[in-house]
Amino acid sequence: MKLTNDSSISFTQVQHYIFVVQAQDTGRPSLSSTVTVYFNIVDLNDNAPLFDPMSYSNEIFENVTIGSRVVTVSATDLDSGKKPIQIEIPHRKIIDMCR
Ligand SMILES: [Ca+2]
Repeated sequence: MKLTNDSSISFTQVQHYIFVVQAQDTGRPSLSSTVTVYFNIVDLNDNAPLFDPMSYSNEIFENVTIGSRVVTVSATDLDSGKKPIQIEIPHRKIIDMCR
């Protein structure tokens, strides 16, 4: 068994393959036997995290308390075992980024 040029395997589409292979002799009468082959596709880290939405907008009062959470952004990752990512940006970080 081998992959051909037009083959593609993607864990996000199919995680397991099962094939039944038969061998048959040319005797008379012909005899045969089968074996079952299982493939578990191993997921690679081939997808970048995606932000949804792609941009955020928020208003911040100029007297907001230092340390206040001003925005939370989140991203998802199609690769297995990757949980959604949430990032909180506190007020102090924005002040630091503006300097
Ligand atoms: Ca990934």
